[in-house]
Amino acid sequence: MPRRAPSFTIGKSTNGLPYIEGIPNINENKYMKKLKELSKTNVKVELIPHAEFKQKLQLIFASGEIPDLLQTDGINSTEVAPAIDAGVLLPLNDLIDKYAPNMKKALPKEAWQYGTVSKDGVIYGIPTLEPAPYGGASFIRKDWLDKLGLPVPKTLDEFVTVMKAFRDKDPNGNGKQDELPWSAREKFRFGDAFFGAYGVNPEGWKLVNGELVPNFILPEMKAALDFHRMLYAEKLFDNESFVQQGKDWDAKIRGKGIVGFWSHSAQEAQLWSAEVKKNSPDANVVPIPSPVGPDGKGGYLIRSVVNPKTWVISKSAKNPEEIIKFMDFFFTEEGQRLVTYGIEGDNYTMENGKIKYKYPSASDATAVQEEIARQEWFRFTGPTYLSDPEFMKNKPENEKVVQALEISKKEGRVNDGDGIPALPTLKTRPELKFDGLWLEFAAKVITGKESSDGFDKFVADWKKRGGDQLIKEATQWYNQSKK
Ligand SMILES: [Ca+2]
Repeated sequence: MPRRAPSFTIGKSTNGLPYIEGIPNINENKYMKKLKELSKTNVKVELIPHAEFKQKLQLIFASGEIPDLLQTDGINSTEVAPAIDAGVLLPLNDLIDKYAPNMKKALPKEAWQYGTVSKDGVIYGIPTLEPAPYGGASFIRKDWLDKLGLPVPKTLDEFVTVMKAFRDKDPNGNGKQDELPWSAREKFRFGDAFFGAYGVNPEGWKLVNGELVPNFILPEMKAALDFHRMLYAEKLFDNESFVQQGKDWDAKIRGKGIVGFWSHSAQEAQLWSAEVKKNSPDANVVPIPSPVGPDGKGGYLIRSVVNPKTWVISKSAKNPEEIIKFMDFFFTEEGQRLVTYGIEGDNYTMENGKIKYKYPSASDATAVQEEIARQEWFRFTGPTYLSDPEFMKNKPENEKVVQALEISKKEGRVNDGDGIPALPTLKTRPELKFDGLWLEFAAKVITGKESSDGFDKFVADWKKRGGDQLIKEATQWYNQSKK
């Protein structure tokens, strides 16, 4: 006799996705039904509104009525950490060994060592994966380069030459000297291209002589600050960068079309290109390798492969092995096909053994939202569509994304502090973070109010004000989790 499909409950955020939030009953949705059919389960999802996710999790743990499978922001988050200590969540090491062969094969060893996933060697969480660990990209107005007869710059000197030409030679052709050669956002958000050239992206960490230290106190930072100071003085660096928010920055790049070089997410390469073109029809925005510094390297911080969203299983779940098998389904070919391509006959057909997928038209917002929801929300875990070369290759108007991802895969700076938890000292001394004392000092140097000669004094002062203790805590974490 065929046994009944195993049944269990799932608590999952809506992720704020319009398609998911617009479904009257998620358990009757066509993709949900297909997921149940193919995974041979009878799961029941309870949606948690994205906006109240953390509060709802606190209520769930307080009530003791924990869904069998629950999405969280990591086992070390404030909502979940007490539940680990209270012993209400299930250790997963043995279950994963036995019932998740595909997941085990696909996930790198370090994915299981993240503070969001395991504690003292005991795995409590099933991680989800970042769409692209190599996410940052550099963009340039290639039409400006072409107009000025300049090659794509690589070194810092070449960037300076190009940016000076952008400043002086009216590449947007409006007769005004209104071009901003390079623009960034407050706190150097999407603005660490030149720090990357010096290997000191401000938010990163580096292991030096057995100690984990923030990049911003490394000796290379002094030269990086001098370089930025020169860019600022020469007006090659948008002088409003220290104060501008995303929307002001956006308006300069897309709306006015006056920015020559900037950084953003590789996944949005096509979007940037299309948006700039709207107001500047001749624009050609292309992803390029990031500026390389004295060591011949550059780029943005290589991000963690693990996303903070982590699944936990309640100790009172009746069939944990079935839950693990369900999660393993997302690592199978069948599971991947469902979330990337959808339902056969509906979203795709098979022709000569190959998937023929109906890519939604970019102008059909409803269809695009549905595709996003399927590829992001219905993918409980597992490799993302960005790692499916067939999907990416055939996606219309996607060549710039593919290019940007290819470029950023080959560059970038290792962050030895990848996955670092919130350290105790930062709770009482938040000014020790990059956007506190360092940013204050950096802004003074770059805007010419202070000399970079004060760098050593800044480092000594930062250490004295709690930085030494922070390094101690960071090093301790590194030794426990990364060795
Ligand atoms: Ca101009």
